[in-house]
Amino acid sequence: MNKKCIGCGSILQTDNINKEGFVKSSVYDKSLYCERCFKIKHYGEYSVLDKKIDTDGIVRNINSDEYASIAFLIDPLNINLGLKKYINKFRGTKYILITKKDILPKSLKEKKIIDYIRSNIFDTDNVMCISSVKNYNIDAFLNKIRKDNVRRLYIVGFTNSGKSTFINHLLTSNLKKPMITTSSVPNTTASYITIKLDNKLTVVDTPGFIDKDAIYNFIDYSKVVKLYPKKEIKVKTYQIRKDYAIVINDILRIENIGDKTNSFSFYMNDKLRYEKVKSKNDKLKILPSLTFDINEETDILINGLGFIRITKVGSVKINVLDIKLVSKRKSMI
Ligand SMILES: Nc1nc2c(ncn2[C@@H]2O[C@H](COP(=O)(O)OP(=O)(O)OP(=O)(O)O)[C@@H](O)[C@H]2O)c(=O)[nH]1
Ligand SMILES: [Mg+2]
Repeated sequence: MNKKCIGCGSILQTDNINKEGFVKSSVYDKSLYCERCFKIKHYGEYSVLDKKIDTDGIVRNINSDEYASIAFLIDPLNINLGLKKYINKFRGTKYILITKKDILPKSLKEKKIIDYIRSNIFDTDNVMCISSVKNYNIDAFLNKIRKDNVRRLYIVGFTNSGKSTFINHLLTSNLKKPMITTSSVPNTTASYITIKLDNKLTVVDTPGFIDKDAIYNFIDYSKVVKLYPKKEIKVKTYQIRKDYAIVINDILRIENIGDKTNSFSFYMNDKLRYEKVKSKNDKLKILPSLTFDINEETDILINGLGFIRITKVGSVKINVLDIKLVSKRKSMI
């Protein structure tokens, strides 16, 4: 039987260094991990797997398993209407887990998130906020699926939503070794990783879906790892007068082009560089732009980065690396 990397699920091979699962032939026999996983684990080196993830193939596989239940993991800074289509592809019982609760500011209440998901994305009682890092709500979730007699739980969702970290946490709580490779660049898990947690429950890690309109497609991977918040976000709120703008790193410029002062609150990494500039300052004006009329409390989402809450009626102009990154929703808060 082919030997698999226990970190990413790839079949180990010694032929092609640029393909998934590569290990040097001299170490093949004793290797548990492929070279990429070994480097991520030991040196934090970020190399990105060059593999197209076949979303429909994953869905087909899982849907053909009559014992399949699904935990669909969602990054709390990336809750967008596009998720609906993906969740609905799966047949089995579905649990929706909003991950990384620990990075959310206290002002973003769990109930608001759950209500938003239920009203706009997928209506079920099985929605929970969790944190694998802070061990929040994980036992409650496990109790629920055991009560529901779940036998095989597939952990699915977009890349970086925290699937492998979640399974590692389950392993640790079951006194097993947390062996799956995790990282903040996309495409970390390459194939299925099946883990029998105990006699009753098997969990399966899966490769994350890739969103072609997310920021990691428009920015160098060495920079991607610095964009995402690691700790609880301290929301930055600015009162922005007409003809003023906020510029964030070399990614985003948002300008108040309405008549009145407006309030912009940034639910994204507060360690990025935020700069207030006047309209005539040309910073990032070279980037593609779009404008939004704001008629009610609105969140402007920057896919993969977070969102900006705008509280007053008015208009804003956004310059951004690519306009496909931007969408809006009625404010979640
Ligand atoms: N703060 C915080 N970070 C988390 C949590 N769970 C995961 N992360 C981080 O999110 C990033 C992605 O985690 P992974 O577990 O590799 O995500 P994944 O969904 O398995 O990604 P793919 O394998 O690419 O599909 C890593 O940097 C993790 O450390 C959490 O509960 N809190
Ligand atoms: Mg993973």
